[in-house]
Amino acid sequence: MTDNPSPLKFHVPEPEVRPGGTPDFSNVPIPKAGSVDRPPVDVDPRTIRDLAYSIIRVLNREGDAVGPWAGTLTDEEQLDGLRHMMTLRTFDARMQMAQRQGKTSFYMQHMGEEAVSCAFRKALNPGDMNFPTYRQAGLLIAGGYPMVDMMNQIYSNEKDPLKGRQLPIMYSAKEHGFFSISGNLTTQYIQAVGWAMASAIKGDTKIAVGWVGDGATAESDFHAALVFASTYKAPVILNIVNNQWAISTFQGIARGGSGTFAARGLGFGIAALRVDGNDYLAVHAVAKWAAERARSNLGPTLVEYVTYRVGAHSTSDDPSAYRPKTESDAWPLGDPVIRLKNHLIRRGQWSDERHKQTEAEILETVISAQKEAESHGTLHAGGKPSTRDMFEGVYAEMPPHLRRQRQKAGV
Ligand SMILES: Cc1ncc(C[n+]2csc(CCOP(=O)(O)OP(=O)(O)O)c2C)c(N)n1
Ligand SMILES: [Mg+2]
Repeated sequence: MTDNPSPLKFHVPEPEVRPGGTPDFSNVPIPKAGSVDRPPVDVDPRTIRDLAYSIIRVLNREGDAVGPWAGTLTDEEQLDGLRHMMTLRTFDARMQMAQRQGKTSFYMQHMGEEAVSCAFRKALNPGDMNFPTYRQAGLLIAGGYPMVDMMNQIYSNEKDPLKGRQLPIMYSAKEHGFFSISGNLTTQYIQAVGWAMASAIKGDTKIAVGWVGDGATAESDFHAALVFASTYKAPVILNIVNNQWAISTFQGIARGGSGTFAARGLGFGIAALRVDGNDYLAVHAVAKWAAERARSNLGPTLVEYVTYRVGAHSTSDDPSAYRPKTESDAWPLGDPVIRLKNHLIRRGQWSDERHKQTEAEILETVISAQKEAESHGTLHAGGKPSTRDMFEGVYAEMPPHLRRQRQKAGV
């Protein structure tokens, strides 16, 4: 026993810089592109623990695709990928503006994170099911879901596929492998594991994918999902999008002492990888690897995408209150659109002129989808879902209290 015990303390992690300071990511080790091994998919997870602490990268500074994870996509597929990311960016810009114009109450952008959802989608098969958060609209764009339907949902208009029952951007498209988004963070993680187990129970071949942000890994559902995925070796991919911020809270709070988010998988014996989330080719290669494991009954894979949320958390947020304005410029992994663009130019498949021309074409397509959506109404103008719709399609059998409310409303 110590005679003079010192007073106890606990530790609150602090971000490196605050507004007004100079952004500094020198403490973020970035391995060279091509330097991380690609193990066989049937590897014993215990032998690849180092992959949870490194970063798998394919595109180098010069724009070449290098190393063992390169080569999963043809030029044609990469050009498609570039177009998807550019479309998502333009879609975001228009919808952000629509919110400022009062046409919808709320919007959330993907700026800087476009590669994660766009590239991941291309590793899936029809029938596979994502359990996304609000920051994976690229799954829909890259999967060919009509943009007009996304906008109808954002505007809660008469053509809103969800009939005004969900917050704007909380899409749901079963036939596109996009499970209804829940505003209650991380609930979708356990659902993904359960869906994967159900798929196996049915003897089906479809896999599930859970998505969570860095901040939301702090929810207990995250850990419960890992227990089930690990014990039952569920055919599931568990994605963590580490975009450095959870609204105003920096990633160090949720990460705590584990070193990386991927490393959370190690204690569960789950294969855990970290990947450059701003590298379309690396995201696709890792997604394919994880999907093959799930499809071959080799168990779950936990993947951390290292990226950066360039925009505000949502239209209700102002990041200048908690981080330096220039922080995104200092982010060492660059911009996913520019990196793939430069790679394709280097391969002689693309040019600055074609890029500009495509930007203009995409803008035109997005604007014309927007006009069509707006002809069906926006938040305060034009067509709306009927009040009756509010009561339908949620319960198989309407509970008595809702039946009473509906009678009262006379619909
Ligand atoms: C259970 C729960 N807690 C808190 C919130 C409020 N909330 C909405 S988004 C968010 C931040 C999430 O950050 P992160 O998981 O890193 O995802 P990101 O927004 O960065 O993509 C919080 C705290 C919520 N919606 N649900
Ligand atoms: Mg985050």
